[in-house]
Amino acid sequence: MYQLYYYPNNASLAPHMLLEEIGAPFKLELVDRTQQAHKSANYLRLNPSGRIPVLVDGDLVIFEAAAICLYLAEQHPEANLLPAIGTPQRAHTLQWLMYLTNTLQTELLTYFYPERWTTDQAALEQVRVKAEERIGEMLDLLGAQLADGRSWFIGEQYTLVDAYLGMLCRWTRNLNRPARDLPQLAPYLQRLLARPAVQRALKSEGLTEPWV
Ligand SMILES: N[C@@H](CCC(=O)N[C@@H](CS)C(=O)NCC(=O)O)C(=O)O
Repeated sequence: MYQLYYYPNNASLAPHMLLEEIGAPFKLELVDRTQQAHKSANYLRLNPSGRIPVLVDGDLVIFEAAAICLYLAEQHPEANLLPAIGTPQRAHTLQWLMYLTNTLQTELLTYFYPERWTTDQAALEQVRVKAEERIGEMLDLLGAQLADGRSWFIGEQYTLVDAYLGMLCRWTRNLNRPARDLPQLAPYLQRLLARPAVQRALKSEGLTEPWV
């Protein structure tokens, strides 16, 4: 049985949504960030970077949320979360997953933890303001991909990119210009939230509305 090391609303949420989507048995293992459990010796043995999430599948241990999403999708081709190898859809799925994990997610971390980017207390707010501006540009770019009326980010098929984007859009919910207020992202996020698997993941992490 899969074990997903998680903390509510952390980067574990996208893999969690996919596990619900797939329907394979899994167990959630809480990593209590309030107790610094992600920096404990036991956890560092699973993920030496001390970050959440980790997926354990028998003897296999994987960290990095995007890698976990890819692994789960590959293990369960019947769930159709990753288009076939060699197709343009596969290339675009990988393209957007990379964009999300190393561009938007990174910028969100700058916004939430500006103290990691400067030792100057007076500069904290400026770092945050610039990060928020850049997040806004990224959300606009993402929204523009949906302008042709497609149901999901890659096309008509729900993929792992949708779970990942949904997680990151949720993280913007308290920004001045959250994803849910953008014209193309708003209906897309409602479609995402209507999925029973997404609802199960959000609820079982104890998250409350508004979900995005
Ligand atoms: N690139 C990593 C980032 C994971 C990450 O930063 N997780 C956060 C929680 S959302 C964390 O564990 N932060 C603790 C820390 O940075 O010390 C991934 O996507 O898995």
